[in-house]
Amino acid sequence: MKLIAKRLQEAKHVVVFTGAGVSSESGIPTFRDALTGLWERFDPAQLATPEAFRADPSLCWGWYEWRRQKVLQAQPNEVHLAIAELAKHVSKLTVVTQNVDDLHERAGKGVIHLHGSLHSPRCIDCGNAHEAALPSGDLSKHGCRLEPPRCNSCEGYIRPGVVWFGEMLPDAPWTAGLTAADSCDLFFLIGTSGVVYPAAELPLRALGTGATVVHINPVRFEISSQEYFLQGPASAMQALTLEAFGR
Ligand code: BV8
Ligand code: ZN
Repeated sequence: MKLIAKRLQEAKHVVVFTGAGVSSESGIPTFRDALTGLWERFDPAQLATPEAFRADPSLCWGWYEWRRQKVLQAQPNEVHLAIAELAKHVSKLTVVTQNVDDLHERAGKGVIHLHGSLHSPRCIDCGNAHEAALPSGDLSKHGCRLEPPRCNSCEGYIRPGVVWFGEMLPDAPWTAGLTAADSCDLFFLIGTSGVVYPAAELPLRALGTGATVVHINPVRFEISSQEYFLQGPASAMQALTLEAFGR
């Protein structure tokens, strides 16, 4: 911990790369937490696909609206706040997230969203952005089927503004993520199972350019023998920030 705190004090460009584990401390289930209710028979990776939406738009849209409601009801947690605090102490901080919630932003730090956002639904046909008002009532009872809204200009279905499996990542965020990984000297990998590509390439890119990679996860697994592994919850980031900057 002391060594890493020292690296944090000396770093010129820090990248923090986050996954669902960071939002789990705000009560948002991680991507691979078992689904319940209506969706319990699905693996999330099956539902997060264009095929699932085409096959059953209401089942898919209902899942995303349930997730969007949970995010709106959640608050950024100590980890989001500690990461935002870091920006005041290091010369350059880039936060790249795989998460589709806005908890980093609400903690006060702009982020690069590799996999899009629950808050940017758009028309599946013409791409028009859509302001979707959340349905009233508690969507979290055993899940819900919700007919997706229709596009105001072409009547096409509105889809979630996320990147589904089998879809390309949007160019600009992906390029920005690669540039950050290639130009940083300290890279934190926090709360991700590291199985989804190409996002999972980022820490390896950082290692390749000689950066120090610090991996924080309660479950022990290595992405490389050269990483520093801190076994524990994402809240270790607070202790590190405190150790390095006394706040
Ligand atoms: C692509 C948005 C090029 C949606 C997500 C066949 C055809 C096409 C592509 C593929 C294919 N086979 C494989 C691929 C590649 C595929 C892929 O990687 N599949 C995996 C499953 C093998 N990737 C893609 O399809 C990508 N596109 O490759 O395009 C292409 C195109 C066409 C044809 C060929 C190639 C697009 C991937 C984007 C998918 N969208 N999200 C949505 O959210 O609904 S990804 C989804 O999983 C999540 O959003 C998240 O981003 C991602 C990873 O999840 P994690 O964040 O890691 O969360 P997870 O639950 O897994 O783990 C949580 C971790 O937290 C755990 O380690 C746990 O221990 C830890 N934890 C728990 N508590 C805490 C904690 N950590 C800290 N503190 C705690 N308290
Ligand atoms: Zn449209």
